[in-house]
Amino acid sequence: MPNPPFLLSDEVADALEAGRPVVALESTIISHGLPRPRNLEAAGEFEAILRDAGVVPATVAVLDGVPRVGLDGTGVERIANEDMAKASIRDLPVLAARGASAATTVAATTHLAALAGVRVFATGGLGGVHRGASATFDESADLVALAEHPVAVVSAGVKSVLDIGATLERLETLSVPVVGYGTTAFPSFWLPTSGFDLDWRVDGPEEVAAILRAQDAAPEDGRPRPGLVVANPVPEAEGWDRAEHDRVLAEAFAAAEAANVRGKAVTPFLLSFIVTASGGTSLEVNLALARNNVRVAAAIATAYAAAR
Ligand code: PSU
Ligand code: MN
Repeated sequence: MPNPPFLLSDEVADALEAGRPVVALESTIISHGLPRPRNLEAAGEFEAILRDAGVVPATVAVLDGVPRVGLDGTGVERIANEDMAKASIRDLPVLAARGASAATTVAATTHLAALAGVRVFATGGLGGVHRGASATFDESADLVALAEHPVAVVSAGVKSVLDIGATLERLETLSVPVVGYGTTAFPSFWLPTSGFDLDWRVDGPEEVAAILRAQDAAPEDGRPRPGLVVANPVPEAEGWDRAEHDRVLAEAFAAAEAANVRGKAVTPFLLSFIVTASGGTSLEVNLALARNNVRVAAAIATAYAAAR
């Protein structure tokens, strides 16, 4: 990969060196996915959940041109409060050349986590194939990144604003394994189901760790090693009311259409519209599912580290 060198925080470097559990966290959810000031609170909370579980958090972002795996308090504050770009893998060399800062998407975070040797990553929702993608070609680089980097991403599936069926088909084409955590129903971010079913259900972190070890044991064949999608539904009691969800989403689509939003602006636009139109309910659900993903990622990283 022709991308610039990156910096590991001392804490992350020490943990990796000693084989202690580490979980990567993305920063676009903080900079573009959640409103201020809840975003800074959430970033601190995700890190605290990991630390309480004995896991070292590795929040990923680009600061002043340098990709970083593991941020200090000032770094976390910068991604929450500065107006930063949203960076995918292809943006890394441009940011390096300019000394610019950016939050990293799932794609860029996966790439940097893989370079650092971090095997487990927690996020809210994955990017995927957008509705209408057969005309717009709008498919998140997250999918290809997962095909090319050995990182397990714990997410609550993909947002119902995407074409979920097409996203699952693309993951199949790209040979990215997808497992449901305690379920065979693929979740749709704010809702625990999506109407799409998965082939594989796992129950508990040890089962996921065993899959990661099986991936690690695969013979080297010169091709990139894939990651793993761990689809972890929001707990039923913390999910969003389906009728309300459907109503707000329809409004959000109409608004995006009217505002002619395109490309990488689509996800942040819809998320922020939906927070306002739901009177803040979608935000609480978003935070609940993200916390849940961080907890599950902590357990997986712990089981994986213990077995090595
Ligand atoms: N899903 C969310 N919140 C987010 C994102 C996804 O619920 O903030 C972010 C992630 O960083 C993801 C990115 O990688 O949006 C996908 O953007 P795009 O569709 O432009 O690839
Ligand atoms: Mn896109």
